[in-house]
Amino acid sequence: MPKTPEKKKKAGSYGAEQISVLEGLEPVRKRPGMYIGSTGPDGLHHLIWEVVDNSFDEAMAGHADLISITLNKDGSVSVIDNGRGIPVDIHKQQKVSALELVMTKLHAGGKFGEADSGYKVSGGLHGVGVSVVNALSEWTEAVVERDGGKFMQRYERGIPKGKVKKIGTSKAHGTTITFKPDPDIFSTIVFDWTRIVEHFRQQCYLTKGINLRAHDARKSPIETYGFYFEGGVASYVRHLNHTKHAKHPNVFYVEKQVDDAMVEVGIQYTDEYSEHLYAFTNNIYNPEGGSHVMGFRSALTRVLNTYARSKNILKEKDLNLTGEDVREGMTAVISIKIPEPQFEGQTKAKLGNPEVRGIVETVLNEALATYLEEHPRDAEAILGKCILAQRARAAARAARETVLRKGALEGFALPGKLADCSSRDKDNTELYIVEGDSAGGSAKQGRNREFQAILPLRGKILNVERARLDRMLGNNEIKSLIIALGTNIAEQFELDKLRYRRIIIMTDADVDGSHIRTLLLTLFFRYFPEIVSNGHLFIAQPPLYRVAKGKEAHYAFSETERDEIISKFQKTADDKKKSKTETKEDVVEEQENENGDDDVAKLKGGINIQRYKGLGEMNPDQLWETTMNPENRVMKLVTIDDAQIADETFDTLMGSEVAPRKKFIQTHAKQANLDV
Ligand code: 0RA
Repeated sequence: MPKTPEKKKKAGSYGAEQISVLEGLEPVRKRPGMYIGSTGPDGLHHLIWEVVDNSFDEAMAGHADLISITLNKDGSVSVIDNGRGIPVDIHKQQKVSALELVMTKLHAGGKFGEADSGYKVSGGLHGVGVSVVNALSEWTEAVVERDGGKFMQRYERGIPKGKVKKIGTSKAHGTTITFKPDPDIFSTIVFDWTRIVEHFRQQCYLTKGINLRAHDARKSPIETYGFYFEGGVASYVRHLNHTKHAKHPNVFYVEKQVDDAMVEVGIQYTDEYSEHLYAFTNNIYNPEGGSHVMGFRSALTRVLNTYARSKNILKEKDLNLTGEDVREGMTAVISIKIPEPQFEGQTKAKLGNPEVRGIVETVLNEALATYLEEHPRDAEAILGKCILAQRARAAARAARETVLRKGALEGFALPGKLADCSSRDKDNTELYIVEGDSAGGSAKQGRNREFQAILPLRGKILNVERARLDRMLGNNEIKSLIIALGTNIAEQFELDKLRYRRIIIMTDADVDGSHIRTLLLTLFFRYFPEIVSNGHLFIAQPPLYRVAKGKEAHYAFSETERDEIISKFQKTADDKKKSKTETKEDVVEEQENENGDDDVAKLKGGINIQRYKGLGEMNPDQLWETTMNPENRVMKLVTIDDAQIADETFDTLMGSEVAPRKKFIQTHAKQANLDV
């Protein structure tokens, strides 16, 4: 959205004269994408943001505190504010009402760079103006209350239908814009309520004291959301942390005006390892940060170190806390409002203005130091967290240096519990990772020791999601696995050193087994992705049932397969007897009645069904025959996608966010078994 720089004006009062006129709306209808990004759902919603931005500007300039948005039944949207109202007096040169200019001319409206017009910290910076919305609407109606009167003008596809009319008197002031998106322009004109509510929730956190209501009048009864956040970004930080465990009760908060710039910062630490930092300029999110984030970072590191030294939390011999140390587990929101932001990149991802760095740094230096002095318990919790991070990082470094030093893991003897194979032909050998010692025993006896190696893992291996490399390497199960693989890990990883052609995960077909499988998949996905992407990782598929009659036995890998085998047995029995017996349904039902939770069921006609709950229940021969013998076995090749899905499942189940976990458990409650 190109914007022409405009002359600064000395205006005291603000009327039609201050509105500079650029051009008509034809280009907007010709190339809508240039102005609102797209004509899909994003562009459609942009219309609302655009109109509401103008109301937010009024609020930020201190003239409005109430905004209401209504999705009307007829597909139109009404945006109402109690600001000053768009001026309606007649522009001397243009000889039309200022309202008409604002609504029908591109860039009309003296909102940009007006250092002393009352729009000092105006947003409106992403605003291409309400005229663009007008151009792209089937119809628009603007109603203005100001100067004791109520005025209105209607437009169709951006063209005024008559002049601005006075339709009554009013003691109030404010603007109401109602528009119906043009179906000739947009691929869809249906608004997404959830998206709208979430957008405004965020905008309201960034504009404290504003009272915003959103109504969905397409529904009956009408659905309404109200947002009012007195705490500004402090409320935002609290909201971001509400699913996490906060380390201290009081959110740090500062709001300060320095020259033309308004700085607002909120900080609270949680017990997480990652950093959550959200930076905004004039309510626009800057995912890549910029000068405000740089100022924030240097102040944070400096103030925390100074405080820790002064309170002897960091002793003379101790190293300073690094930027990483002080940001671990931190949730922070930085919101700045400046008259002329310069962004880098088309999407305003990064703030450029160099002067902002010093401003944010100065504001935070002072306010954070004061906060720490005034909240010693919070300070203690924060510094405790930072020092823990520092120590863990030092330990991780030491672990890397000793354990990962070139060759360190290679020099280790193969773990004692690994039953290695005799062949050293890397193109044919296999490593079975088996859950538990009893299954490990069966596998060791059943395998072909020429080319199959068995590594039993005891219990649940470490939760790799939360663990750092140093702790992982301290875990014996994982160390054994890495040594058995032969590849080393992290910077020292070498795929060529892999000691086996196939790595096969063999776990029980129950919930625990699937959990361990998920853990292992996560470990491979995070630390050995090349093993996965090069097609070396497999999941063994042990049978779930053994169905036998007399000397004949078959294995079933699913319930359907089991029932098919039963039917076959019965059919041959029927054929022999030449008489009719039970139907398949009868058989299965009977099995369930008789069987309950037991492992063995005997059906009429001498059919035996054994259900395998664990690998350990199979004797070595059966395990070989069904699961390990390359001639018969079925294995699943693990792809990076599978591993990633496991990883995400894992995050949801193990990460510390409570809400997503609850949701996952609720939505998947019926599938107790994780299918990964
Ligand atoms: C131009 C000048 C003035 C206010 C506005 C536009 C204005 C635009 C919109 C759009 C939605 N709500 C709005 N509220 C105000 C300044 C008017 C003055 O100085 O009185």
